[in-house]
Amino acid sequence: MRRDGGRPLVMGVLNVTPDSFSDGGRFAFLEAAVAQARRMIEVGADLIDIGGESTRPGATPVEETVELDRVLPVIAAIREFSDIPLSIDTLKPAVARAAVQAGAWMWNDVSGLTASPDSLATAADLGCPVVIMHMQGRPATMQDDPRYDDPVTEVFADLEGRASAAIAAGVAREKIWLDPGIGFGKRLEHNLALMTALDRLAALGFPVLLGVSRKRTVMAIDPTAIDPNDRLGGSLAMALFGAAKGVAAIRVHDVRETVQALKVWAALGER
Ligand code: HH2
Repeated sequence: MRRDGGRPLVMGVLNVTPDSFSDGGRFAFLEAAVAQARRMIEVGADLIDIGGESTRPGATPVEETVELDRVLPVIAAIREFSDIPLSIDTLKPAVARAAVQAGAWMWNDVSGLTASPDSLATAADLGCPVVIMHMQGRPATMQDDPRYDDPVTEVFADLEGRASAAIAAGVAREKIWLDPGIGFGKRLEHNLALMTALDRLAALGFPVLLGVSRKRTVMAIDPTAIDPNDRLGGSLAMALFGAAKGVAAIRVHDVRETVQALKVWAALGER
């Protein structure tokens, strides 16, 4: 699951939500999303994660039809010029199904297939790779008061339980990826403990996806990084730390910088 020099894959983030592109009408929105995908492919993205519903802390859910309207044209447009693997970042089984039918390769579910009673059966039926991420609570309120006695034990046990449930529902074991869900219902100390234990998560035998790019965890360590655009240094530090711990892929906004950092890291590791 890892590539040249043993470095993790880089998954570029393509958020197709109204706040992610300046509004200039439907076509301009689609054009901007596709242009961003092209740039990410040019600078070395291995996969692209497309999301039509924000899952940031405090984000409110969107209707299924709205989400479909946002993501399907983008998938179709990218498929016209590139065969790069696409993942669909959604909580909704119907959106995952339509996206896979339109050409997406992977379902990235930040609820770990718990958001809908149909999630497990849909994942089994689609037969595509699926990311099971850990989240305590739901995006609207998850950062209000997250609590754990032992975050590493609890999060890993939850992920193993979700993986077992998926396998019992008919998802092939080799299609399952795990993600500790950095920032999803977690305080700084929880996130740091999980980062430190990533090698133990990887040792469970599933590819691990890590999403740390521009997250508030960086601001919790560097309080001057209020603007997400000012969190590149911290994001790269966490990406390299994750690489050293054996993660299979890293979900990032800054594709060029992350690919470069990982290439240099891998070259140094070969000496
Ligand atoms: N983080 C975000 C969204 N999706 N998926 C996985 N598997 N892992 C993550 O860590 C993850 C994710 C949130 O990141 P961001 O892109 O900043 O916000 P959003 O996509 O909700 O707008």
